[in-house]
Amino acid sequence: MNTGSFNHIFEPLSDQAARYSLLGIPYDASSSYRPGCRMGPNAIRDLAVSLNTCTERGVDLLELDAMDCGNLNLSNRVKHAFAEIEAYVSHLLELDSVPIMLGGDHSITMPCFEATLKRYPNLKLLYFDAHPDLYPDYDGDPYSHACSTYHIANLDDMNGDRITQVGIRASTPSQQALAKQAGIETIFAWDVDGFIYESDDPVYLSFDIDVLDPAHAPGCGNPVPGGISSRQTFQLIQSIKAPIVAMDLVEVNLLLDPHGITALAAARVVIECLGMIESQST
Ligand SMILES: [Mn+2]
Repeated sequence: MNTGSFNHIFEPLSDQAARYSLLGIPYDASSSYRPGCRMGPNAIRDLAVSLNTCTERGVDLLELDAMDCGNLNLSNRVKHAFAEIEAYVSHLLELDSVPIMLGGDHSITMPCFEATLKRYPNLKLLYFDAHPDLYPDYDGDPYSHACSTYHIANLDDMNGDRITQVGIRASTPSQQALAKQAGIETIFAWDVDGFIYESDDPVYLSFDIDVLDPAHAPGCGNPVPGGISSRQTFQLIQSIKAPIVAMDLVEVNLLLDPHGITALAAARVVIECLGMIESQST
């Protein structure tokens, strides 16, 4: 039985639509190196119980109109799984809910973003990650988690100049050239201090936990040294001035996270994001 989660910030699934909908997407078949983040959604929920319901700056989320939809039961064929993900996210958006997806690997951002773009045609993408994920394919796989941004930037109704990437530090020269050519804004890991993201247009926020330094989030498939701290992460989130209409938190790998450090950081990121979104929508 689903008894709600995040210390009851998210109430159990019911027939009533909620302003915020948590959705676990336990899919990691598009991981390029070490799968295991299919266990991310439950790991994050488990660790969230150790935190209280307030953001750092004192927004109490307990009274939030929020519901936990549980985890999707997905096909193990990528095209089918993506179609199932897109359909469910579209359903939540039609209910005027803000979907909060827990991954899963970063490939899930492709169907989640596509669903959101159909609902909000002038949608922008704010992408926290160590990696730009700008490979057209990775080892022949266009659905790899290393290809999400490339795919999104090339959607018919999308444009690279509506994408901002933050915390990048694992970009090849060809990926940097591609980002520049596509008009993608890149805030490298060494330049994040003082960066404030602002938009009047609706924004999809995608948060790969590997944007944090491996010391702060070791439990992910492709960690990259030289990342940002938890402290810098929360400052960046708290400074966002934009209407966030959907978000995901991806790449938490329970198998590589023996002390729960990464899942705990992820739970805190979700709480801080909720507080940031809520304080701008009231
Ligand atoms: Mn990444």
